[in-house]
Amino acid sequence: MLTFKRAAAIIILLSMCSAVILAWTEAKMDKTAELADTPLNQAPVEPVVHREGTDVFIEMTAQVTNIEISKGVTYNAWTFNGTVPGPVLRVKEGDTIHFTLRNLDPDTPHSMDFHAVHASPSEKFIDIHPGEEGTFEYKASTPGVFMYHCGTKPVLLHIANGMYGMIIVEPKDGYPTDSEIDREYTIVQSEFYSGDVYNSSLHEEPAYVVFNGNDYGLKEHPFLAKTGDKVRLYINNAGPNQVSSFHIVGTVMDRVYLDGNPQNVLYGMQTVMLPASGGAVVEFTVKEEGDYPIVSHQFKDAQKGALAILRVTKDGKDSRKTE
Ligand SMILES: [Cu+2]
Repeated sequence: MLTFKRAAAIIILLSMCSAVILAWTEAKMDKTAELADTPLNQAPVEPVVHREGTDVFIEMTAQVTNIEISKGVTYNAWTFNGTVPGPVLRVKEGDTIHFTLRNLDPDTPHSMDFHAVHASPSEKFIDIHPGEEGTFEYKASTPGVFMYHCGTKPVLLHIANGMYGMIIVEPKDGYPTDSEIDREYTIVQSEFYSGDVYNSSLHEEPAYVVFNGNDYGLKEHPFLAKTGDKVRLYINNAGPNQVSSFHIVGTVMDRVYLDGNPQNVLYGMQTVMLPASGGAVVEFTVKEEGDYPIVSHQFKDAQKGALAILRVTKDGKDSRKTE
């Protein structure tokens, strides 16, 4: 028979169990809510590039990854391969590109628009849906420094969120100045917007204008050269909205190849204007030791982050600390 004492013990035990179950369920619900609130942050995936003769096979990902655009400022970016800008690609004039895009973003279609190729956009720059992949083929028949970007609608939002990068198509006979170049670097200028990114990129000024994805990297870790070096920069302005007035303080550009085409040569330039998507190869000589700021001469943009340092020393090594 169930005694009063035993019944009381069972009731106490049951109520303890239900309290435990309730606590466990609440904890689980809290965790689920927390996961739902945590933006997706996919680890960067290395691009795969390999060459067979003049066929270049490139595999890239579209993915959502946190990046630090300013010290302590994280942007939940839409990216190629988990970095902004995406990886710098290099092919040669005359190559055939076999390009595969894997879309790891579970929510949004993405695509790839290479400015370096002649291809039907409605066939070869098409949306790849979440979890899917697509492979496309095109010739790189024009040498230069080109932008690539996601072309999925609204393009403004996909570029503003970080989906762009640089592809260099090396001229088949090189640049006439190749043998003079001691060092080369790449710079991609771009913008970041705050709040509702679509509306702010549509109507407002950018919160940050940056070189190579953030406002601090190229100040803390300057490009290096030694006195007398001839330096070549491959530059591109990803926008999406600003023009770049590209300038190097303390030198004059010996040569500029607009859009990186060896036939588009200019001499003795102080500033190169890069329209949104535009590129160039710029070459200059550094004759004296010191820190040479590289800026967009639209100084409100330099103030917002579009500033790098080229540190010139006797031996080309970084012998000083950055402020
Ligand atoms: Cu996209």
